[in-house]
Order: sequence, then C-alpha cells, then structure tokens
Amino acid sequence: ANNTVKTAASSHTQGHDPRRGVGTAAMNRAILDHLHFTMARLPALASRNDWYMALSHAVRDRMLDDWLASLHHFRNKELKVVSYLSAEFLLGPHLGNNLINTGMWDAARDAVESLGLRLEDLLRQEEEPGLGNGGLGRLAACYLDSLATLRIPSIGYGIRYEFGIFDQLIRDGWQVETADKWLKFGNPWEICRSEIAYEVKMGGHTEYHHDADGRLAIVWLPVKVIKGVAYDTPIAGYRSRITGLLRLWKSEAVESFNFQAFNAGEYYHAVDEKVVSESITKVLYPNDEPGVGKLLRLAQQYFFVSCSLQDMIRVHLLRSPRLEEFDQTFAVQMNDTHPSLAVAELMRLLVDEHGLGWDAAWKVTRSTLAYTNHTLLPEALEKWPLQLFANLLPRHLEIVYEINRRFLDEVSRAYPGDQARLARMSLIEETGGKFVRMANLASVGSHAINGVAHLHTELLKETVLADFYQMTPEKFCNVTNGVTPRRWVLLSNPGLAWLISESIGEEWVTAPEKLRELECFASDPSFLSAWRGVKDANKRALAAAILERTGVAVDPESLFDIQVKRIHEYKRQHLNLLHILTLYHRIKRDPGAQIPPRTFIFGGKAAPGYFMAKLIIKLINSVAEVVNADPEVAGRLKVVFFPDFNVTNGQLIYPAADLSEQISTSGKEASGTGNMKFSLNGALTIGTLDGANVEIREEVGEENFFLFGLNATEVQALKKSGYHPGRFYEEDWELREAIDAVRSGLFSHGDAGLFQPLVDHLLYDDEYLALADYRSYLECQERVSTAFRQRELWSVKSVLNVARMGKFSSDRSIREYCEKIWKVPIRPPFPH
Ligand code: CR1
Repeated sequence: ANNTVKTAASSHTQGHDPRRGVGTAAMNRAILDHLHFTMARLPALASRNDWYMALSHAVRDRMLDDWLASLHHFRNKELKVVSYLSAEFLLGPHLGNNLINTGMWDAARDAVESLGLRLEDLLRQEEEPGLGNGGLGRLAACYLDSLATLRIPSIGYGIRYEFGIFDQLIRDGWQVETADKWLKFGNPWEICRSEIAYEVKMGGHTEYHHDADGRLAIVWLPVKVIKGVAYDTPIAGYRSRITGLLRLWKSEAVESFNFQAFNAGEYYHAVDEKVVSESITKVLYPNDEPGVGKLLRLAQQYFFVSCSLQDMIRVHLLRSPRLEEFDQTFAVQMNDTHPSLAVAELMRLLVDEHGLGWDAAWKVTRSTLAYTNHTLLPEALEKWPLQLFANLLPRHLEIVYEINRRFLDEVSRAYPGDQARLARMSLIEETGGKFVRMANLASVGSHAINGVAHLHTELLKETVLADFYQMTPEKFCNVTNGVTPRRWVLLSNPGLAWLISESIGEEWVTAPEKLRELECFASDPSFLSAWRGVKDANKRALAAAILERTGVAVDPESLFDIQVKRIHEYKRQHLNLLHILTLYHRIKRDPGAQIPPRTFIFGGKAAPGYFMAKLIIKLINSVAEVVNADPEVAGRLKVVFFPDFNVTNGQLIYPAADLSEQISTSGKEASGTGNMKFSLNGALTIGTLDGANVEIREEVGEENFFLFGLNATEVQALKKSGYHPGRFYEEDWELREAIDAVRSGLFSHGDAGLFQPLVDHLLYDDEYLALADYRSYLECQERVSTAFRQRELWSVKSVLNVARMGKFSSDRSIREYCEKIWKVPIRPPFPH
C-alpha cells in the first residue's frame, strides 16, 4: 500500500514553481528551520507532533505567495467575490490535501524521509478540524476547494469553534461523546488577524431620536458588546495558483477586564465578562436539526453573520464609497437558514449605520443574498421563539417586523382575501406561541432560492416553500450537490487515481467528464483485474483498521456493504439491520443457503439528545456481538460499527466499499453526498429514488444501480391512505422473525425491554416506512448477492459507475452557482 501511495501521488506533482523552494532539499531545510525557530526543538528531542508542525509550517509558507496574490483580487473592482456564509465547515485534515493541491507531495515525502521519518505518520498526527455535523458542513468544504480550483475569488465565513463535533467512543455498545479538543496541540494552518476585529452588540433596547435636521435616528443600546476576531486559513485550489480564504470568527471580550469592577476589588467578577464573551464560539451544536430555543445558538449565528457582513462592507468601501453597489462586490450565499439573520443584519448595517434609505437598502440586500435549503424535514426548519429573539436582537426584531409588514402587503395585493396564505407566509408564526421563521426570512430576503438535488428542489416547490414558489417562481432553481474529486479520489484513493491517470491521463481531476473515457476499458480484462486489485488493497487497509479499532477480524474477500452517515431514523440504518437479521436467520435455518459472505460496516454519530438514534447504535453493536460470535455463520456474516466516523475515517472507508447503502425513505434525504463519494470510488449503490440517488442512477445507468422501495409519490400516498406498519409485520413472516428476535432479548442478554422503544416505534408508528420497504429491499439485496458472485461483471459495473460520475464533481456545482445565482463569470482554466 505504501508503494501505491508513492506512485499515485508522484503522477500529480508536476507544475510547481521551483522559485518557491519546493524541491526536496529546500523542504528539508525549511522543516528543520521551523523545528528550530517555530517549535524551538532539537531534532533528537522532537515529538511526532513537533515534526508535523514543522512540516505544516513549511508547507503553509509555500502557499503564501499564491495566497497574498489571491487576496489582492478582493480590491479589484472588476471581480465579484463569492462569500459563502456557513455555520459549519467540515474541512477534514489539511496537510495531505494541501500537498496534493499544491503539487508538493513528492518533495514533502522525500524531505521527510531524508529526516528519517515517514510522511504517512506525520499525516496521521493531524487532528482534523471537525467544525461541522455532516453533509451540510462537508459540502461547504468541498465548495471552498472548487471555488479556489476554479479561480473564483471567494471567502468562506464561519465560526472558529473551540470544540468541534464531539469524538464518538463506543462503550458497551453505546455511543459516548467526548470533547473534541482539536486545538490542543496548536493549529499551524490558521493565522490570527488581531487587527481584523469587529464589535457585535447584543441585548438591550432601541431608542428613537430626532437629529438636528429633524431626521429620525434609531439607536440600539445593547447590554453587551462582544468582539469577533478573524482567524484565516488558506484553501489551496488544485494547481490553480489561487488560494481561497476561510475566515472564521472567534469571540472575545471587548476589554479583557471590566475595570470598574476591578477597581471595586471584584477581581473575579471582572473576569466573568471575558468568560461569557468567549463562550459564544466555544462549541459546535452537535445536532443535524435545530433544538428550539437555544439562546447561545442564536447568539452564535448572529455573531458570525454580523462580523462577516461588517467585514464585507469594509472590503467594499475599499473599492467604492457607494453601498448601493455592494451587490457588485459580493455575492453572498446563505448555507441553510443558520446565517439567515444576514437579511436583517445587512438591512441594519445599511440603514442604521450607513444611512441608506430603506428601499435602497432592501434592493441591495435582496440582490446580494441567496439561500440554499438543505432539508425538507419540517422539524428541521429553524424558528426562534419571539421573546428570545427580542431579548437578544431587539433592533433586528423591529427590522423583521418592517420587512414582514411590507412583504405581507405584497402578498395581500397578489392574493386578496387569502388569510390562510398570509398566515403561512408571514415571517412570524402565531399559532401556539410566537416564533420567527427563518426559512421565510431567508426566502423573502434573497433573490435566489435553491434546493440541492433535482427531486429535492421539486419537493421544496410543492411543499415547504410552495407559497413562495407560487408567488415568485423565478427565484427558484436547483443546484445538485457535488463533491471534490481532489480529496475524495486523488487523496483518499491514490491507487485508483493512479490507475485512472495511467489509462486516460490526469485531466479528469479538474475535468471529470473525461472519466467517460474509462468506459472503453470496461471490456479490458487486464484493466478489470488491476481495478479489482486496487479495491482489494483498499479493503485490506480498511480491514486492518477495523481490527485495530474494534478487535473484529473481517474477511477482505467478502462483500463490503457499507452505510456511513449520521444516524437518523429517516436514513434507516434499522432497515439495513432488518436485512442482516434476515440473512442471519436464513443461514441458520439453511446452512447450505447460497449467500456470498458479507461484511456489514456502519459508522456515524447520533445527536447526543436523540434517544432513538442512540438506541439504533446500541442495536447495531448488539447484533454484531451475537452474529460475530456465532460459529454457524462464521466466515459468512460479520457486522461492524466503526467508531468516530469523520472525514479522516471517511477517507479510509469510501474507497473500500463494494456496496453503498443509500436507503433513506424517498423524499426525505435532500441530496446526500456520501452516495457520490462511494460511487466515485467504484462502489455500486443500493438505494431508493431519493435525493441525488435519482440523478446518480440516471448517470450511471439503471442496470448499474440497485433500486428498491417506494418512490416519493407512493410514500405520500401510503401515508395519506393511512399506514399500518403492523400489517406488514403480520403478513411477512421473515420480517416478523427479525423483529421478534430483537424484542425477545436475543441481542440484549435476555433483556427484552432494552429495544422495546425501537420495536414499538416500528410496529405502531414507523414514520419512515421501514416495514413498508422491507420486502423490496430484501429482494434487491438478493440481486446484489447474485451480481457479486459474477466478479467480472461486478467490476464492469464498478468501472462504469466511476466513468459516469463526472457530473457529481463540486466543480460542476460551483459553475452552476456562478451562472444561475452569483452571476460570476467562469474564468478560463489555469494553464498547467
Ligand atoms: C441533507 O440532509 C445533504 C446535505 C448537503 C443535509 C443532505 O441530504 O446532502 O445537507 N441537510 O446539502 C442538513 O444538514 C440541516 O440540513
């Protein structure tokens, strides 16, 4: 495996500029210099982390020329800057990615080896910045990669959480959360810009005064002012000589000491202020859907939105004094509703602080902002209790009311007498408690609204945003998600990258439509055997990691059937379990059953307060314990829960999959992006017609995709007609057998009560129709098993999947955002 890494990376190292000192000797010198001057260590005493830090600093130094040149673009009046506002950026480790994208891999590896170390070991030293929960945050990170690669001036704005997404441990089969202290050994990739800092007001009340000219002046008198300090991280484009900017805000006290309190002798009280201020950016909320009424979360959202907009206005004023032209300088994308306070904050900054009239401010606000929706789950639509909102943001509430007053006037004019519609579209919900509806605020304040896959956008138009679609259909468009082939193939699957580049050249990395050229290799037996060789090596590497982390030995020859993603009922990890239980029973009943050996691998975190998701993790581990120890299925079935699924582990897992599980209830998964990562790495998909699965199947061909289950229309129809999961249980004896095994205590050392809540949920509610789709899923899995026995044919399908996945590069998504939403010209590719 070591050798593959070397060769694969080597083919992607041309094109660097020798002036920047990226030769091996220069790197060697630079590492030693940083060890000495930055880490203050002698080589003989240096820890692995010291070496990692020294190497990372040497690499960062070499990114600075491009970075400084790129930052210059922000001043160029001709270039519009894309500003991506996101509460989450799930970046994954920087070092390997930066080496790949800048073309310094070989030099770094050789330099490190000349110092008696191994690059692999130093790469493993990095604590990944887990500043996101799942797909939404990882999408933001893929988009930063593509923006830089496509040479589009861009800034990602977000929050520098001191603690990112928790680390997951498994104890006695249960998830246990531990704090993610990712900064404990220092972060060599960020640069603190102490002088780029803004004040953010919170709480208090507003007062109205008439100034000397008789004009109304609105003054917001806050109870608290917090300072946001910029921390900048360079984002290397792939060989583009452009380095994008990720600017994350850390909260601090405006004054570290409250001198009044200090003088009065209350030393501890004086420091309190600092503690409270710093708590704003302390920790990422680990939920993939919002919990209602968390004041600190609203404060986080406001804090980063305000810092970011103040920063953009500063940059704009360097170009032009006219804030009416702000939309010429920036295109601002709101990644879900988390940054949707931008609508009210930009209005406040323009009207209250910079003296624009309301109408001019509204025009520029709308034409600057755009909103991406990432979920249809009604419980995931953000809304803030009105009182809480009023207490933290009194001025913003006034602005929201004014936006709403004018907006509802428009609605009434368009739909006279339609009170129900007014109530639905209002920015304020008034049925049973008052709330501010953030999706409505985002929709009203944006010139463009997009969903993240074709089906999702259509459903958005029909359901959650139907009223907005009817009133302003021209605002709506779709941009199907994508993932970066740099991190997700080149870096994480060097063997496959090498084989592809050997066959069709390297252009696919930035022009993935070129992958189509692989189609003609799908009939070449020696190519197919090399293809299998790569997959087998990846499976062996994953098997070794599984053994190390879980103690379970798995057979790399078996079918690796993998489901990794957040644990959620709509994603239906429990449906996967029902299949496993059925296979288990079939083999026990009939030891001669023709079932090719399978290894079921799960991974994913559950929100700490989501009981049912945590119980599903416990059930996976409990089934694993029984199945893995049963001699009657030995060598035929294995079940593994891979702990702490994150970007680093994903890079090991996606390339090793034979089968990708994308089995959400149709209509519930907005897009999915793991589905793309698997398929791009040669896994075949078993999936429903949900999210981007629909488009993946269209691209790869229906004969290369295992489809099952109800579609979104059928799901809606079944629900409407009254769904009775108990009937499916009664009528399908194998389903009954599987569920009865769980409720019997077989997997809980006889404790029949342990999984009762899950069983009851399935039998009496089953919101996500697992029982309705069970039989179809099982039959589809049989087709998978049959197909897997014909290894040659399976490999052909695997090649065709990769060959036809070009559409799902995040470069294509970013180009679409540029054309449809941001109105930013696509620049010609950088000549390598
Ligand atoms: C969706 O659930 C999608 C990502 C990125 C998630 C997933 O299907 O791929 O967004 N949504 O678009 C989400 O996290 C808060 O909503």
